[in-house]
Amino acid sequence: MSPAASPAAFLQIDEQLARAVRTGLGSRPKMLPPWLFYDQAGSELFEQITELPEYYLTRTERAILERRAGEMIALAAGDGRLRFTELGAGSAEKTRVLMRAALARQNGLVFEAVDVSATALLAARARIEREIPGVKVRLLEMDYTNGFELDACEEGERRLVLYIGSSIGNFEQEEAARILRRVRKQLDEGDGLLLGVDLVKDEAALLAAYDDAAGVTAAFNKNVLVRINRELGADFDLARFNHRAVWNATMSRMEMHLESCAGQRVRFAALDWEVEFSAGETIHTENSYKYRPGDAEAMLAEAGFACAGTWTDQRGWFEGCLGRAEEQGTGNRE
Ligand code: AVI
Repeated sequence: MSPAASPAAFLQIDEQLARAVRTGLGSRPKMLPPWLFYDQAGSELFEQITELPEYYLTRTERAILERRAGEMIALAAGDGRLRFTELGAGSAEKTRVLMRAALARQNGLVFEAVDVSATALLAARARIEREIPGVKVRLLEMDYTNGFELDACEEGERRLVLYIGSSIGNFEQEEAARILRRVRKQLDEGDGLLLGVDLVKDEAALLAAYDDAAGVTAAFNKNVLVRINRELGADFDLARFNHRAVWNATMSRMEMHLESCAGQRVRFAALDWEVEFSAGETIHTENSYKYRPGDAEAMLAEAGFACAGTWTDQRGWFEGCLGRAEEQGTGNRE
């Protein structure tokens, strides 16, 4: 078939996505990177997940912030003014609690929202500026996992980086450490990093959170296949893959997989490629690491932060840890 006649010719291929799919589905076991979840439909499904009764993470972290925001902000600010920078800001829903606490101490607040999704950023800015007078939102549309540079703060201002929602848990240990070191490089001594991490808890609660009764998490997981069908002209039949959530105690992580119900072959027109699946074979789509008390402090220390405070909820299900940037050595770590 000539390129002009090929269905693939009508697709504007995202090379990064094509590479990720080829590498991930060409490997054993098969896997796909979790950033593929977050197209517009996936970002909307994730927002729905955060409101599910089983998905305790968002609700628990918000409750910690509501009770302890004043203390967190006072510790982070010292006798200065704060500027917020949120990594993976999304809708920045929980961040408003911290904004209000900061505005109780200072006039005006600059909020730098970092996210890959321009749609999410624009919606967050419109809502925040409408609802919280005094906040000036700056949008930084970028993938912070590839490194980033921030403008210097103004005289008398301290930066507080917010890395909440246990987003760090979606990265392998080495990658997580690299992200935190990159954040530290952008900060001055005395600036802060508030890290939110999900803690290990009973298996039933974890499994329910990643396999909810309404099937929203299943739709979120399968949306990866919808996206690949659309963007690479693939022919995944969604009815022939099942959502699986698994607690891997050895690795201390929740895993999401898509399990093939039968032996089948999937074609990727844009790649002129086919992949075989055997019955029961899975595509590993996400890890969500769960931590133990003390882990967040250790990760922060390794990246050059001293722990200034740790907060948890009554059940000990989620933890927020504030790191203060320490004087930087002369090492040349990334
Ligand atoms: C964004 N991230 C912290 C979520 C998590 O819990 O790992 C993504 C998610 N995956 C399934 N449900 C929510």
